[in-house]
Amino acid sequence: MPLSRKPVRILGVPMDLGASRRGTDMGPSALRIAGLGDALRGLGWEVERERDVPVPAMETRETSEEQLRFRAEILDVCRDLASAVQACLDEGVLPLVLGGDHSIAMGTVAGLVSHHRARQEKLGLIWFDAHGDMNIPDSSPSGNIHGMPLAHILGHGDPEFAGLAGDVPMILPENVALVGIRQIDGCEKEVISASGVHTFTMRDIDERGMGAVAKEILEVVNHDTAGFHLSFDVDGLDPEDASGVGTPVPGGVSFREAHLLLENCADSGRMTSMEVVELNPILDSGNASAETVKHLVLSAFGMSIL
Ligand SMILES: [Mn+2]
Repeated sequence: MPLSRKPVRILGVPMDLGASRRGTDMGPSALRIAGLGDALRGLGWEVERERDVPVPAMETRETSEEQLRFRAEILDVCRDLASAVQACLDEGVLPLVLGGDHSIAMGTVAGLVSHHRARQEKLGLIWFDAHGDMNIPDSSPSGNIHGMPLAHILGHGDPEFAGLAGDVPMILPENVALVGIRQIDGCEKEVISASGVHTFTMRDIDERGMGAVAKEILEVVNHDTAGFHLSFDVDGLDPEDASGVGTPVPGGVSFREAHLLLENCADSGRMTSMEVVELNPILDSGNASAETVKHLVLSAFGMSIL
């Protein structure tokens, strides 16, 4: 089944408040300069005029929250983003969110879930990442909120983040596929094992191949759901293929393996929305990582070789 041809609304969220390395606030610009919108139009998608969710620059703020740095600012951005994303779905438009650090996912997912809950529907979630992103404020070594979004989506941690969509959890762990992981913080291991999410580590991909793994991922996120959201952290890719990330971890998903996963996502016709996060142009060379990511997004939106 091909992807439904809804109009696409690109939402930029220029935020780096959730990370300690600066620069992910320029991620939306890098993808725009790489020509993402026009490339999607070239594939036949109707792409609206792009919009941004406003984000305060770090230099204009101070934070006294050591366990959740810039908590108030990130909560505000996530609430605004949730409204913008929910409006897309309510209007029959497919949201493509450009981050920004990964803390924005709490807002994106809250907006999606709010739309589907009103229709008694559940949502699946593919979390493509080198990391688990399942720290909670008490366990986080850094207080950086971009290490915590999946924990909050699953109902743990700070009640205001976890409650962004009203009821908790936003998504049931059995409908979550965490893929590409290879660097997990000490106390995060137990949290992930106990959480009930489906994990697809680099070892799984090495041993079984991305083709088989992609099929299992799609079974997880499509089981009894209205579709799935793809939260794509660029650091899930191997740093040799995408060096423009703040937290590179060697031994990641290759360019071809990522294409195969995203082509399978497109073929399923069940992707409700996508976000790209953690692209850091300061650490990139000549916008090459943004170009790479653009091609991967095109695969998720149905580009095929033949
Ligand atoms: Mn992440």
